[in-house]
Amino acid sequence: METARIARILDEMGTLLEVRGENAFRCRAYHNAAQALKGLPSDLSEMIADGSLARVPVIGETMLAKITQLATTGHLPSFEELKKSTPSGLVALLRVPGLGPKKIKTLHDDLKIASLADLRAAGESGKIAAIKGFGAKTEAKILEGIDFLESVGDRILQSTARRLIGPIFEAVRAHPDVIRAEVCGSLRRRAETIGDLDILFSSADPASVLDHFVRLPDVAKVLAHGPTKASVRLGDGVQCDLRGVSDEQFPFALHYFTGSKAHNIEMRRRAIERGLKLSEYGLEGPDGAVACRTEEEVFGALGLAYIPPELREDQGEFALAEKGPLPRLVERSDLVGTFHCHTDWSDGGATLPEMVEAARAAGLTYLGIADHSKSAGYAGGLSIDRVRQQWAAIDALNGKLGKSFRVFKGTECDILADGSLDYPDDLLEGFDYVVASVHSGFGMDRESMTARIVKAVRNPRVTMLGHPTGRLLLARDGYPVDLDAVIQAASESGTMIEINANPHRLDLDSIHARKAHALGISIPINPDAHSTGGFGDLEYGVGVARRAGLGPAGVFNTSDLKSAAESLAARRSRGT
Ligand code: DGT
Ligand code: CA
Ligand code: CA
Ligand code: ZN
Repeated sequence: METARIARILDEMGTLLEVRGENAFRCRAYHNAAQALKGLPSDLSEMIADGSLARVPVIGETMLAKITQLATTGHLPSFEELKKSTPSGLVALLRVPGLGPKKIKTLHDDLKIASLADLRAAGESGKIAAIKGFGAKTEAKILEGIDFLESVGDRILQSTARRLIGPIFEAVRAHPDVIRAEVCGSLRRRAETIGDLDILFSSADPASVLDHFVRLPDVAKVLAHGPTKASVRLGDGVQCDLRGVSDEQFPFALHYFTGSKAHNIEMRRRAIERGLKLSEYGLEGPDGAVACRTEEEVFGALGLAYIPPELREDQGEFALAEKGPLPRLVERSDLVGTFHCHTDWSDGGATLPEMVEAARAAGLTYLGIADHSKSAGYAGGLSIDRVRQQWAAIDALNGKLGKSFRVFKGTECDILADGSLDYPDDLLEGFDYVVASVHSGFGMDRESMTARIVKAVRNPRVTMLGHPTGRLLLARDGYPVDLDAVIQAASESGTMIEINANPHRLDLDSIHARKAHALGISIPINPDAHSTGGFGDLEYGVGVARRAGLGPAGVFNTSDLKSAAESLAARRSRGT
């Protein structure tokens, strides 16, 4: 059995044990082992054979035996029994915001709740409030959580989609009969969340490629399988659509299956206006088919410049493309530094030097460290003394790094309930920059929350606002806030607003980033990295910026080290 599949089983085992109320230590052992398998330095069967798997710290003796059994036989009876005896709806309850394994076990033991439907019925009849330790407030929260889950449906994060599509897409592309292949749909448009995965390829013999595709190891279930298209369910339950066309049809199909639907409808309307008929297979004119080799040529045939996939939402892209080539959008390679990163001084997993190393490996020339401030006790917020110690550590490190790389001293400073900041002014003045973020008091009403954030944004010591809405995609709505008022205040006071690039956040979103940019606000793309791997998330922030129509000049961390340092210094003197 493949390593990825074994890791999935261990993860699922951990989750099943959680909802069964097993002790947390035992559950975590499975999740940790799964995590370790995903990052193995070499082949799993080799590592079992030469004994090196036994030396991976989180893999104990029992775990080693289970992994070995899965790798050699493809079965793990204890897992299969557990899965059979656990109601499948119980695991779904884990996704309800605010509902952890402990509460789920109580709900199951006391009220026999084993599905979302059971949970809703119990909540609506007031039975949850009556359980000891729950109460009316918890019951209301749970009901809200179910509403939220139903509103997001089965969508997944872009990061999950990318991970899932990787091996399948590579397998299709590597197939000897495939000429061109491309990821389509919402993932190509870099939408915030993804419904299903779409892959398009061209071939002289699409049917044989599809036969190959439905037999791939990642495919758990074939939903439909014809000569030109197939739909399958992957191991994780996510659907993937694959379509094959001739190479002549490819540019038209690529455009069609990239969408969005709204964009496609407008394209088709424009074709009709010109006496043409556009479909996923081609462009028909009065004198026969109009051949196009590329998407550029498809747009060109309708009198339009090329529109990048991120802009294809029928949100003004046609008016731009009528006028001529679109301005270049920002790319990952334009980013030369970044702000808002955490280290193990607060809740990050890596040391300061390790983060610097990773930032350099990611092609950056400066790194802003912004650990949590003192009130953020849950996240290891820094006392004033610790801040001063960290400054000394950064000075020492900068001394060693020389001119080619610089660490900026920053803080992710909590915005307190009254809109003031979590450190005194004299300390704030010692930082190179200040990210101000809300991490507490999410329950405020919209008016108070807006006043709170506007006050922070107007504070001359604040360089940039962090994750402005606090949302967690597919998990939690943001706090109520009048974001337009915040953006207006930021533009008046020259405060930046970040695009937080963490794929769970993407906050600002593209719609508000576009508004902020229009008002002249400088926008940094920040990974909010909590480990060395976090820099990879910059790519998701670039996606948001591109969807907002931002070019390199609109993004603050495309400025080179010297101008970034000058700009930060100028902003600091604004406050004195
Ligand atoms: P998703 O999967 O919900 O994240 O969003 P998409 O955009 O990937 O949607 P999907 O997978 O249903 O379809 C892929 C593309 O195919 C879609 O973006 C546009 C095109 N398409 C699908 N259905 C229609 C339709 O009824 N009319 C038009 N014009 N295009 C469609
Ligand atoms: Ca899709
Ligand atoms: Ca689809
Ligand atoms: Zn934060």
